[in-house]
Amino acid sequence: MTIARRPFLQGLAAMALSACNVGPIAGTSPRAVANPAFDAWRRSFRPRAAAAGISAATLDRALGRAGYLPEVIEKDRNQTEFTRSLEDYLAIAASDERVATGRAMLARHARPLAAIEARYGVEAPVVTAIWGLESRYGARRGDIPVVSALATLAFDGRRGRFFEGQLIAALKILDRGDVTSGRMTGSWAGAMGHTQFIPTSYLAYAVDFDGDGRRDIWSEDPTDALASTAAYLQRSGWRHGQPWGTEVRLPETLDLARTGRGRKQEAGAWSAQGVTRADGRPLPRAGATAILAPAGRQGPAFALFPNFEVILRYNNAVNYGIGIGHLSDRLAGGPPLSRAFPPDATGMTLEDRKDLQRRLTAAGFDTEGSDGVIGPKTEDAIRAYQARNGLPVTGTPSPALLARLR
Ligand SMILES: [Ca+2]
Repeated sequence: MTIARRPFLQGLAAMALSACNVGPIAGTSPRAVANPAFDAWRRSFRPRAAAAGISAATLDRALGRAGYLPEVIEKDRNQTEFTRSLEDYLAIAASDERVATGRAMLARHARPLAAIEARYGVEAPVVTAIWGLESRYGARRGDIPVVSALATLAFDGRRGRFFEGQLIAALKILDRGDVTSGRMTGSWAGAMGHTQFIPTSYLAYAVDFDGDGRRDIWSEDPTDALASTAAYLQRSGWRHGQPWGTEVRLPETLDLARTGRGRKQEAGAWSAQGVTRADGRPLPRAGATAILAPAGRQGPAFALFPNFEVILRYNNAVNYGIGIGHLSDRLAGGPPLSRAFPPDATGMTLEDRKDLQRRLTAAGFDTEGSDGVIGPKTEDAIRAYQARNGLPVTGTPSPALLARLR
């Protein structure tokens, strides 16, 4: 969703990615603690919510029982601003596991997904890819009480206006009876259900696709959530039958200064300059086309079509857009990227980093997986290995370290 609608998702996704999960935080629900200042804020907020049309019954039931959640403030304060490289992002977003699970989910939910595609014109693999990145296909929908989380953030005030607006939207949802406050759970920032809608997006786009009278994005059955996501993309301008983008091969003669998201040309103009699909076939003619080479000439490059911009309406981050696009291609049976990324700043390739993780783990320094993405657990394992072996303790991967482990 757009930055304006969902300003924290990018940070959320980055945070979750750092723990090798794309989706809301997991674990135990945060505990509410007594806070007289919060109680006073809640009393002062009540007339504003009533003026926005929220019923007294909902205010009694939901707002009256909302608690102050200090852990939510902690999450808000600790949002990391750094963004992962596209290589790391794709290693997690389109991991073998996420591709395999997604293909199984496509098969298991084939009937509702086909009906959703017929109604909204958004291809099943695209909807499924969003489901996969937002909540690991429903496995991590978030278990934090949304009214308490949003009330805590609105009270805290760092982005009080935004969160108060989301809180009022959440109370409107309860007022309409789509869900009870007990079942209205989500991420610490109020993103809810299988595809992590914030309350204002829910009010604008959620649909009751299974026809039971409730727009239920929280239930085990993902049908309403997936249809709501397709409705969001449709209303954002999705073009059925058109690709989001494609990996391309760039000729040596192409001036990279002429690439970038803002420099769009018709596919024919790029073809005339020698740009082809990665497999050598001509570029599809899908309208205004940008070429992006995020890792320069040595890494994979992409042609991005108008549907790519629609994905960014869901979450305005280029890595997210390419992640969704590439994962959807993989779910539809497509191959991995044809071109590897060049070695990183430490001089290591993704395969080197996976090998390093496997060898550290085998040597008794557990990196908890070997996805090739260097996160806190791998850094801890490197530090422990270095300390045990009398090396300078840096926690940084290097070709020399890998050579030593080999
Ligand atoms: Ca329903």
